[in-house]
Formats: sequence, structure tokens, C-alpha cells
Amino acid sequence: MPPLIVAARHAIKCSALRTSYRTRYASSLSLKETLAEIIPAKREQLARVRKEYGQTVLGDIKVENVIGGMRGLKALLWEGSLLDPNEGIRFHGLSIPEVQKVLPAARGGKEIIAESMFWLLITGKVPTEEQTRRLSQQLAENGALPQYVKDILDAFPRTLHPMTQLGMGVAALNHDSRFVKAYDRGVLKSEYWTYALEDSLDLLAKLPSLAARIYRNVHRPDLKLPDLDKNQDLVGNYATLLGYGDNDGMKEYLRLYIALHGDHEGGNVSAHTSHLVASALSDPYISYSAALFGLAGPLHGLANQEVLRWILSMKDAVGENASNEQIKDYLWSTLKSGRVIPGYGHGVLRDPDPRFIALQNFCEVRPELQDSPIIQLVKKTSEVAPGVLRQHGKTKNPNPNVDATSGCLLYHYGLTEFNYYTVIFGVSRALGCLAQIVWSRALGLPIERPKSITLGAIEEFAIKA
Ligand code: HAX
Repeated sequence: MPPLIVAARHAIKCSALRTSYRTRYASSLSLKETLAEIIPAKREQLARVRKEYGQTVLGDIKVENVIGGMRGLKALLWEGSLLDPNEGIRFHGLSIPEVQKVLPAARGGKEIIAESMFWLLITGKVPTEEQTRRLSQQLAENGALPQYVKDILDAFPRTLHPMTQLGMGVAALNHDSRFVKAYDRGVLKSEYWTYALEDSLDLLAKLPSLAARIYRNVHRPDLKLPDLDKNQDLVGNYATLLGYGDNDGMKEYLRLYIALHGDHEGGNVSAHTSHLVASALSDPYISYSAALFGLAGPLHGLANQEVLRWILSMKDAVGENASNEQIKDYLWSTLKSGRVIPGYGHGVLRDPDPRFIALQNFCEVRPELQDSPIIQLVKKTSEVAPGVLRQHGKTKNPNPNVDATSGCLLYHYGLTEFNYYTVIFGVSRALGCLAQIVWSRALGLPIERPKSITLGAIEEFAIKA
């Protein structure tokens, strides 16, 4: 990359960091007040960009894009995060180590909390501790489920996949959507975002209770579900509901996991789905419910469940202290059977996923994880698998993604029911998807309607061209 561009990118990153620090000490506004302050300038920017650059070409559309899952097409607007193929994700310009440094953690904890990540994603600013505490309190106060939703969840068969239950539970919450009521009343389009925000905060607040009730119903009928504690953060409360209130390692891990999985640009299946569905002015509940059913696919969020299943079969086949050669043989046997190595590769990333690195760093500083056979097997595999995948020669990225390790940590801490893992991802991904929906309404983005074409039309066009 030319040195000038490198310098310019560095300056933008540093300025984002400085702005965030400044904001952190300056503001005591609520989330809604902060957004109300920011939105007019963003609307102006949107209008200016449309007017000045509306006809600027951002790239070509090749036939291979159309039949190749639209890879690389710059066709969606989302400000919250940007994914560089080599550097990985940045949230409003901040890398993962930077957000770990600047975002407020839980009382007595070290890891970032969901509230501060949501605040950063939706406002682009680093909240003060006071702002995140107030948001935590607001969420805890609104986190109880209505009786009709409890009844729906309790009526599901225990054998129904937890992600199906989560998607249906989230959709059912739209019974009380403020956005729907406001739309029916005919409120001004410029006001939509306030109701989308109210629904989004309500859904965020209720997700831990919803997800924990599913866990209880499917796996742990003995589990008590206490009232939410207004002095705890969202994930602290979720950990308590799951029965991990006294397990600091698991609580901290869940905080990190949920903050880091919150957003990964706008084009991944879950973020893109909620964006698309909400563009029809569907409310945040049903829009996020749709996203959850995309997250439930094995090539996306279900990969963490698949990784664990695969790592456990490898452990059975080669033992806990497997040599590199044994791991290599196991990797080849998976590939030769026509399956993918779960937890490796990525649609955009071309280097190891910084979220994977952050989770590995979490393991490095915790003595209890140094002795965990499953964590050590994951680490060894991450050293061996890239070489095997390179030799295999298909994947564009032979490196581990976040799912290579995320489920294994849950397993280590005792949450061994791996068909539940994607539900935890589903609690997390709401941070990005909901922030995105609020902004789509604040900016008045239109209904999405790309054009599809037939193979015959492609051939005709290509021959003429
Ligand atoms: N093992 C074996 N083969 C792989 C592979 C892997 N881990 N990753 C990709 N490939 C193969 C693809 O199947 C494809 O083969 P075909 O041409 O025969 O179809 C080829 O390599 C090229 O694929 P790619 O361009 O490198 O990757 P895609 O953008 O098509 O797919 C995936 C990206 C993440 C879906 C893919 O790498 C994969 O299936 N990985 C394993 C599943 C996984 O870990 N998913 C989680 C991803 C992170 C995430 O979204 N979490 O939510």
C-alpha cells in the first residue's frame, strides 16, 4: 500500500481513538440523547454524499460475483464496523485490542461488557462508566419476559433446536412492538428511529431471559431463573441465569465472547438478513428473528457447535496428547471425506481472525485454561491446520476464525450442551444487528431491491459484450 495511504489510515484511526477518549470524559447524556445529537449531522453527510458522489462507480459487477454469493460487492451501508481482509474487524475505527483498552468493563471485572460495545456500535463514541451502568440498569429493569412468551417457550418440545426456539421467541416479542404501533399511528418517518431504538433496547433487555429459559427447558430442568439484578451488567445477569453466577472465569469469558461477536460488518448472513428484512419496515423483533435463522446455519453461527463436535471426535480418535502428525492425519481424513474443517476459513478475512487471537489471549493469562486438554488441543490444531489447508489448496484463508475456539471455552467451563452454543452467539449478534436497524431508520434508508437475472440473460449479455 502506498505510504501516504498508510499514513492517512493511521491518522484516521488515531483520531477516532482520540475523539472517543474525549467523549468518554465529556458526556453524561443517555443513549437516546446521544443519538439525537449525532443523527442530524449523519443525515446531512448522507445527503451530501448522495448529491456529490451519487454517480461515482465503486466497482465492477462480474458474473462471478453474481453466481459467487456477491463476494466483495460494495453494496450495503453500515457505519458500525469495517472488516479488512488482513487486519480483521474495526469498530468505528478501533481494533479489538483498542476496544479492550478503552471500553468500560463490568464492576470488578476486566472484560468489555455488551452495553459498552452496543454504545460504541450505535453512537461511534466510547461511553463513560456512568453511561454504561445506567444502560445496564435500564436493561435489567426491562428484562423480564411477558407471560405469553414464557408460555410459548415452555410449550416447545425439548427436542426442538434451541436456535429455532430463540428465533420464534424473539419474533413473538413483536406483539408489543412500539415501532408497529407508531407506524400504525402514522408517525413521521423522521421519528421512526426513536421507536426502533425503544424496541431494540427492549429486545436486548429480554434476550438473556429468553435464552436462559430455552437453556433451562432444553437442558437443565433443575435450573432456577432468578429475577434480574439491577446492579449487574446484561451478561453478568445472563451468566447468573445460566447457573454461572459464581464462576468468574465463565462470566468474564461470556462478557468477552458476547462483546466480540456483536458485529462483523454489514454483509455477513445475520447482519445482512436483519438489514434486508427491516428495510421493509418490519419491526426490530421480527427483523432480528430472521437474522437468527441465518445465524443458525452451519457455515455461519452454527460453526461453533460443529467445531466442538469435530474436536471431541478428534480427541476420541487421537487422544488428549496427540502429536502434530496425528492431528495432521485427522485433518486429512476430514478433508478426504469431503467435509470442511470447521472453524477455519472466512468469506472475507485472509489472515487469522483477531477475534480468535483475542480468545487465545484470554486463555493465555488464565492458569486454569493452560491445563485444559480441549483448549490445548485447539491450540495445537490451530498451529497444524493452516499448513494442511494450504496443501489441500482450496480455501482462500487456511487460518482459524473465531469459531475455532469459542465453543471449546464454553465446554471447558462446563457448558457442554453444544447445540446451545449458537444461542449465545444469537444474544451477542443482536448488538450489531439492532444498532444497524436503528441507523437504517434514522437515515431513512429505502427498501432493498437488488435485481436478479437469469443464466440465459447473463450468456446473452456476455456474448454481446
Ligand atoms: N475446510 C475445507 N475446505 C474449505 C474450508 C475449510 N475450512 N473453507 C473453505 N473451503 C473450501 C470451500 O468449501 C470451497 O470449496 P468448493 O470450491 O469445493 O466449494 C473453497 O474452499 C473456496 O472457499 P473460500 O472462498 O475460501 O471460502 P467461502 O467464502 O466460500 O466460505 C466459509 C467461507 C467460512 C463458509 C468457509 O471457509 C467454511 O466453510 N469454513 C468452515 C465453516 C466455518 O468455520 N464457518 C464459520 C465462519 C465464521 C463465521 O461466519 N462465524 O459465524
